[in-house]
Amino acid sequence: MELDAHTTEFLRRLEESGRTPLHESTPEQARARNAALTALLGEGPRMATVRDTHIDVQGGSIAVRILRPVTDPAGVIVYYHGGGWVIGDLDGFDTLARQVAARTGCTVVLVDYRLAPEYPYPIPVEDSWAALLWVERHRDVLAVDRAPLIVMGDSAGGNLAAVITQRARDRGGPHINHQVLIYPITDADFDRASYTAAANQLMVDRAAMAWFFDHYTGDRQVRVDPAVSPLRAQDFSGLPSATVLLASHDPLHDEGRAYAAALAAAGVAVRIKTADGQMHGFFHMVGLLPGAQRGLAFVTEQIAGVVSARSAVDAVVIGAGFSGLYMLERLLDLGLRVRVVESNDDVGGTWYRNRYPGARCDVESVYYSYGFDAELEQEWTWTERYASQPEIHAYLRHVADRFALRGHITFGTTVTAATWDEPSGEWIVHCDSGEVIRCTRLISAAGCLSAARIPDLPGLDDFEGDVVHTAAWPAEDLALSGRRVGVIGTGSTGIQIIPQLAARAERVTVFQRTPHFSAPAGNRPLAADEIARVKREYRAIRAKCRVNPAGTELTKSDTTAAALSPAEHARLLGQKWEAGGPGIIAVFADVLLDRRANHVVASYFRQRIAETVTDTAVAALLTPSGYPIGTKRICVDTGYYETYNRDNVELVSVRDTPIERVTASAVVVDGVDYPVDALVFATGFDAITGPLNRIDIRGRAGSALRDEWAGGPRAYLGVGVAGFPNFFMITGPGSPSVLVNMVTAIEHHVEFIADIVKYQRDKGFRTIEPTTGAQDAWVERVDAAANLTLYPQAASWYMGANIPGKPRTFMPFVGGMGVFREICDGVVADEYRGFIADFEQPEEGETTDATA
Ligand code: N01
Repeated sequence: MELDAHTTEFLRRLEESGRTPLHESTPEQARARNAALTALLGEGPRMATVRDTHIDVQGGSIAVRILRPVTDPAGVIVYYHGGGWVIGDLDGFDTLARQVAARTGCTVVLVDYRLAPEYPYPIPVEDSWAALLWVERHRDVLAVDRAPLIVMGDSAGGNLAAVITQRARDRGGPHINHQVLIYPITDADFDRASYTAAANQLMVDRAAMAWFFDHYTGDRQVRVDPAVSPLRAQDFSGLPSATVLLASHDPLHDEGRAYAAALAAAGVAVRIKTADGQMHGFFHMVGLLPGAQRGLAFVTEQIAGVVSARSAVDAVVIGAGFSGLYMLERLLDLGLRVRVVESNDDVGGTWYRNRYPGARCDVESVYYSYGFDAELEQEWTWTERYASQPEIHAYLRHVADRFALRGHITFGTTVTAATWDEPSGEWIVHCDSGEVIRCTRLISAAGCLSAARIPDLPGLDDFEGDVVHTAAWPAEDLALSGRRVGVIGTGSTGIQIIPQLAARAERVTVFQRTPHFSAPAGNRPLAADEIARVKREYRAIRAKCRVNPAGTELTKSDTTAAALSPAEHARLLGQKWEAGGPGIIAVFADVLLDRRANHVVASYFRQRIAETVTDTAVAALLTPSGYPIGTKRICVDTGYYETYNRDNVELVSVRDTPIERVTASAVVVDGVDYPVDALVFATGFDAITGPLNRIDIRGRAGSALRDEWAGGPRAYLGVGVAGFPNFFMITGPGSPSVLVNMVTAIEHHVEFIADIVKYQRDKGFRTIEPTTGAQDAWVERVDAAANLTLYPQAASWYMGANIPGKPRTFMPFVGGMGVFREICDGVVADEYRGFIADFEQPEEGETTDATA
């Protein structure tokens, strides 16, 4: 692995500035140079309070800096800075300490132990120990009464952290919950391979290390004492769990690895990572070297895992799909303590569960991906125009790892209920695991299409074969070879899976209630030059996605069908059909507004079906009628209609004669038995409101969201509900959500929520929620906008029509992404017009970001 390009550039500039090697400098010169570096590090995140104080140590006093995060501290981290025991001070590590505090929600106590050569070994060790004892004695003042205690340090500070941790074990306390060692000095052996490797002689080289040791302790006998070389300890058992972060280009790499191995061999839980392409010292250069941010993310994720055992947090996010992951990242950035609760055992949400054969997105991959991080979009390369489920899932896994999010997620756990507790101003969240979590904010990232539904068919329980919903596809796949498979449902999912099943199963019987309109997907591999173009222009592309109606780069036609001749209609439709994808529905400006324009497009589709399907009776059954095209979501396919030309595929219409019942081995329609070995339900979802109604959410005065929504969902901007304080939904009812590129919609809502949370915190508002008036007006507007279109004319899942008993109301906002964003921006500009907030009293004596 090459040295990181940013580091190379940093070192080049350092060389240019004509620096003297460390080992040819005096300690004073080295310290002065270090102060100059500190000036480049920038400011860290805002803290609730920053306080310097002095503590007594043997023969004098030392300073400690207490950095308290903006949330109630979840733990306390005693941080020993690096600098070879010779250099380093509080200011030099202030930025890093703030980052650690913000990302972990822990108070950080930075220790200014006295430095060698003026104060050689054992003084730094004794000062460090005194600081630890001071923290333990002052837990109440630090507001970390029973919170976890973590020791952390880098380089010589890592050495001190390791030494102190061993001493705490040997002396029976204080009880340390976790140790974090960043490229620690663990041994005075200068001859390990990583010490002598030429590639590692960078900012800190072998000569510099010898110089540090000479100042710390000239006595070679002392150097092998475990209090100087903790790797030489006889016993590593009984030490707290450890996080070890090393750098690939570091003389100290091998001894750090050896220390981690010694801990692990003694049964200590160790998470170790080597930061590729990084040099010794990279970690504290946050703001200067991007690698430091990644190292920080890894370390803080581990710490968050240690402190998350506590049950009270600032926010619970339900779901770890596209929306939950980004919400988590934004809230962590704000310094909040967050728990994400996810039913599945991995991230991905919809893109984890819908792993049926042929599952693929119908929005182009370069749009259907996060735009919030310019580096992320450069490092990830999509392989196809439309990404497959495995690729999208891999992408989301990458995002979770890259931003170190997993440590904040509780997997395999479902939120069953959440109740607003007025006296404490908290949500009490109940999980199916029995755990109860208290939090000040509850955020649903439960998705729009996650409540899968299997219709209540008589006799289904008697069926002896496999029963599978496409949104709960077995991880080990479904055995298909040599089997007769029945498929119920011919929406987007059915249309994707049926050709795949037909290719693998002996026989496929499709039970179709409503034929859908489907256009060819036109999927293909992405060429290298296309990828290069996209990567070059990604920022501009994302900017367009944010304001265009569909949340992609593509704009709608501004020509109505009426303005064009039939020949023009045919030409444009032919072009769109050949190009592939759902964009054909926007071929004219008025397809979803004008019946005649709609008819032109629908007729074109019908003609293409008639041309493709050889059996005219089957073609007739597959031809949609009775609802305008596009009012049920347009489908895209790869060889769907052609599949009905195969001998092993049979189409059974259940429109006029619904499925009578299921027997042990067959589906019965109109008195005829259709034998099947497996039944695949592609029967869709209780969309948009279903995922929320499955949870018993109770707001003020115990009112249930389900009851509030009994006549149809009522929400303001799809994000909040009157009477449900500090409750937010990502892409809830009344937002563009499923009508646009979901990822654009998600990013917008996540950012809106993060901003409102920040606003609330900055203003000291205890609660915030929509007013009933603003909510009523918005619901009316969503309804009125839908009624201007043809959408309400279909019995679609947008209308709730697929769920027996569900109120019929058009749930998404039809105005498009750009218009919705403008409306939301206006709400923010008017200081959150339509929201009502409630003050909280600041704690007495609390100061803001005061450095005393
Ligand atoms: O679900 P659906 P889906 N007897 O509700 C039928 C997204 N998505 O999973 O139309 C017989 O559309 C039902 O019939 P009918 C996309 O947003 C995207 O396919 O109600 N049939 C219908 O045919 C999509 O719109 C992608 O009369 C019964 C089918 O089941 C959304 O997810 C891929 C029945 C359900 O179709 C949902 O799509 C997949 C019964 N009792 C999904 N009950 C892409 O990105 C229901 N049906 C490409």
